[in-house]
Amino acid sequence: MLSTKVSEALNTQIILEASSSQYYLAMASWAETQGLNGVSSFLYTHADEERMHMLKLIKFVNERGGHGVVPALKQPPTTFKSVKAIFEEILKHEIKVTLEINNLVDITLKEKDYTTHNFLQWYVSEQIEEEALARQIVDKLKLIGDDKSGLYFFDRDMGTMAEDEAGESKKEKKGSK
Ligand code: OFO
Repeated sequence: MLSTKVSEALNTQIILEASSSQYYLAMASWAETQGLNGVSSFLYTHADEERMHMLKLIKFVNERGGHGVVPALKQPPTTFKSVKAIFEEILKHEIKVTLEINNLVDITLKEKDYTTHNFLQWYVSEQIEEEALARQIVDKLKLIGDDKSGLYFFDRDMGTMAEDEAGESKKEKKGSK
């Protein structure tokens, strides 16, 4: 059984994961309107992953006798300055998510809730990957600068990365059945 404190903290995290999904979805849609199909595929996949993070939390809270609340969400931005600005924003956002996950882990320790602590380790590892990936992409975009052909190849690579990620998450879903 979850304590009120842990249950509330997990529900706050549900809001954050849902907002991440919505935010990345808005970025994906904008990128698609700019003809950046690779970037948009990557972001659509990323938005789906965030939704999966939210779902995983909802199911866990419910399994532990709490109630995973599906939150209302704020309208995300509709336009973005550039692809670089998007990925810088993602990196900033993921750093914030990591801090929140760490906070959550801290609460479970204080509450002596070792089951939730164990469950959260998946998120701890996931954040290492997400931050590293965002950082890597921002570095690439810094190298490209204003080079249009560089951006063309970047977009193509992002499309390939999106296909690989989609394949990976299919495998993950199969494995968790
Ligand atoms: Fe859910 O990891 Fe990003 O936000």
